[in-house]
Amino acid sequence: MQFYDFKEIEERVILIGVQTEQDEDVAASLDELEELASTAGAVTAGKVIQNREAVHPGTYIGKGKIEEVAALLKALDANGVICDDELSPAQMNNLERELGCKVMDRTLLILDIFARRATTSEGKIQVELAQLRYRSARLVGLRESLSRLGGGIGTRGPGEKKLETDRRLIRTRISALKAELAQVEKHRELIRGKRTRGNLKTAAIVGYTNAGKSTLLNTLTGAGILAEDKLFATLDPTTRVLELKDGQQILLTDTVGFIRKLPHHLVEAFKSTLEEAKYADYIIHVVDASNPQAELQMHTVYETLRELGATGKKIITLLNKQDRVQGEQMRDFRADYTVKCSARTGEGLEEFKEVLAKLLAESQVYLEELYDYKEAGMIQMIREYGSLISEEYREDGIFVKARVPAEIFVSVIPKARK
Ligand SMILES: Nc1nc2c(ncn2[C@@H]2O[C@H](COP(=O)(O)OP(=O)(O)OP(=O)(O)O)[C@@H](O)[C@H]2O)c(=O)[nH]1
Ligand SMILES: [Mg+2]
Repeated sequence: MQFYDFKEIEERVILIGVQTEQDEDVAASLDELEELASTAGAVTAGKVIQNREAVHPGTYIGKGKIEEVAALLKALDANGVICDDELSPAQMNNLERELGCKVMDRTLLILDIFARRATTSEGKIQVELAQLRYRSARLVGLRESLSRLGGGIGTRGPGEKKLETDRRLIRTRISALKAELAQVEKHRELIRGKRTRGNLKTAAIVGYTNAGKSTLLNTLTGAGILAEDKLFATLDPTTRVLELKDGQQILLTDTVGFIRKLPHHLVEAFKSTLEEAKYADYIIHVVDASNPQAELQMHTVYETLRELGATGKKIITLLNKQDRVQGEQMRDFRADYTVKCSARTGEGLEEFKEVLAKLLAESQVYLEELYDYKEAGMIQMIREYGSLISEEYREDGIFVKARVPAEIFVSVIPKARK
């Protein structure tokens, strides 16, 4: 009797990395690649690191290493390889031919994970756009590689029923997607504009993937966002109001996580999402302080922020997951404020809110004034643009304590004082 298994064929892969610099931690990078692979549904059967001056321009790794990998594929019963860097079209074709198995790279993997995670129309358009741009340069090799298993990593995506392999069709689709995206972006700008008019300050929650950004927003505001022990659980930004003391409010936006070697095409396609950080007044940088790679992750985050042009803002770094940290503490010299916390247990979050309140207060002017009853309109304005701390109805008028943005200060000074 024969059993048929209709499940997708299990992808068993060998991960390949190239060590070019002494201090580069390729082993750790491959560990992360393994996590990415498992998120995408592939099982890591083995890992290979080659020490080279530079990546081999034609085949990524050298000839001897290719033979080693080919033998490993057999020995470990693996059916694919994933390289830790983005392969050029030529490298992909050549490796594919030499190894005779499915060849993937870090970028394809990340794109695949994004493709599964995208839920909103904006997210889906962005992912499809990034995938098509990546594929259009690699039609030949990819077609071979992806058809080998008839599915799996690299073949999933929001847009297609079947893998698009015609260059001309891809170009047409890319233009259509770009036009759609432009529409969505316009909408986002509109929303952004509304927020600024409401005069609330905004803070973007950024950080390495899985650092605890969504958990933070959930704990602070009950936002109800999916927070998972998975890479790239969040793709679409969510914004919530956080109430602080004295009626102060701030808008917090949870965003897509960063990762080292974030694919160029993704950054391009996800620009409007990633730019939340660029348009925010403050940056809240969440670090998984319990991760052995925390320092490097922090560095990656700052590099990415720089690429996005999100610089020159006050930064609050949260050294998160303190419930799992023992002993030696790390520091972030680039932050204006650093707070140790646990988004899960709530530890340290009061202190964090104090810092936010302080930052907001800095950008506002404190006033204590007596308004004539006829000047209730000014108090309305304070309510709208600033934060009203208290109002007291007296015989001679309304006594108000408040904080207002410097820009409107002159407009809300009572007549009696002018
Ligand atoms: N122990 C501990 N775990 C935490 C803490 N904060 C978050 N986590 C866990 O870390 C994992 C990732 O949390 P998320 O909030 O999804 O992380 P994220 O930064 O939004 O990740 P992406 O959206 O994937 O970029 C989840 O399993 C959380 O429960 C914390 O303070 N302590
Ligand atoms: Mg998240």
